Amino acid sequence: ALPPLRVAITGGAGQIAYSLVFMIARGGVFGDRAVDLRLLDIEAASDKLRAVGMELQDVASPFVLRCTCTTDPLEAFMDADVALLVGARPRGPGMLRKDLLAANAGIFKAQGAVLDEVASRDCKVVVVGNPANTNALLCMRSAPSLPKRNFTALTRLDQNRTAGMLAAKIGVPVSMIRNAVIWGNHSATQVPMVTFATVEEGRAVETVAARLGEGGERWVSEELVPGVQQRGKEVIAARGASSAASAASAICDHIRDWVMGSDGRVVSMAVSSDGNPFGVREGLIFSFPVVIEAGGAWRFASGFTIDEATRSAIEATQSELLEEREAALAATA
Ligand code: NAX
Repeated sequence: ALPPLRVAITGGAGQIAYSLVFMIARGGVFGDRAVDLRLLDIEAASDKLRAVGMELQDVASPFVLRCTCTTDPLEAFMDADVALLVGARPRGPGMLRKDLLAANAGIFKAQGAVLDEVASRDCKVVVVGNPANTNALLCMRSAPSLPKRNFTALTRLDQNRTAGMLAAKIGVPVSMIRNAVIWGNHSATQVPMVTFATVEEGRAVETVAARLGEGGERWVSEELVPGVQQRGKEVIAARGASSAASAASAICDHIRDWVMGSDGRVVSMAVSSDGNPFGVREGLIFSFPVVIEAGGAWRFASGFTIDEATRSAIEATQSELLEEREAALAATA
């Protein structure tokens, strides 16, 4: 059997981790491989973190070989094969967006430096804490000895939201929806694109456009796209707290496909834009359609030509990322 994977999860005492840790413990996310979990949080949350450790022990999972709860990033990231960076500074009352960006840039820059020093040389990093793309960029930039390709940010939740809304509208199981993808930033400027989306039933493949029929294009631009962009807010308004279980599930999808391959499917991940064939500026962490080989090597998906309307939306999300980058770099210089 393969040795256990060392998996670090930050924000271990937070609400996403409270779902994520137990989803991993059920097995399957890493095939039948066991995990050596390291849960990291800050001192102020250490009691709550300890409770997560107790509950995890009480799950008695055969997939969890060990679980360490710690407030020391060095201990959490030592030889880590996977780092799920969920913990972030939340927006406090009256806090400006720019101060939030600066606080998080500091956190992710520091964590990148620790990963650079002690993580496995092939550590796969998934940034979830917001602003996720820019945090991932700062993390990547302070870990120059790790491959750039190993730094990603989560946009799988946005992709899953898009597929879910399409499936509900068309009236098919969501598993039949393929090639619905997300471009750009994990923010309200993100660009959900269903131009190449299909409904696949066995060997029968139909375009989503054909299934939506007349008025479909209008529904996509007036309902679907803003619906996906605002879904997080809609959940907060109804629940009084932000999406947690769906986010945890999307993290499992993202890392499962990255470690085990996406089985020929196109999936959305925010990755380094260097060398992308879509005309997006280099030096960003940007969500693209990608395909992932079984060994974990991802490549940009082919066939996703960009029409004019999508191009201008992509330019807007790119501008936002360039601004975020500038502010984050200035704040941490
Ligand atoms: P919570 O506030 O419940 O938990 C965050 C945890 O992180 C807290 O326990 C906190 O103490 C810890 N933390 C803060 N600074 C830390 C540090 N330096 N090292 C380690 N731990 C630290 O938030 P939760 O609902 O779990 O969400 C976590 C993050 O995910 C937020 O930034 C949120 O905005 C972001 N999200 C990103 C999504 C995405 O698709 N990319 C979707 C879901 C979610 O909104």
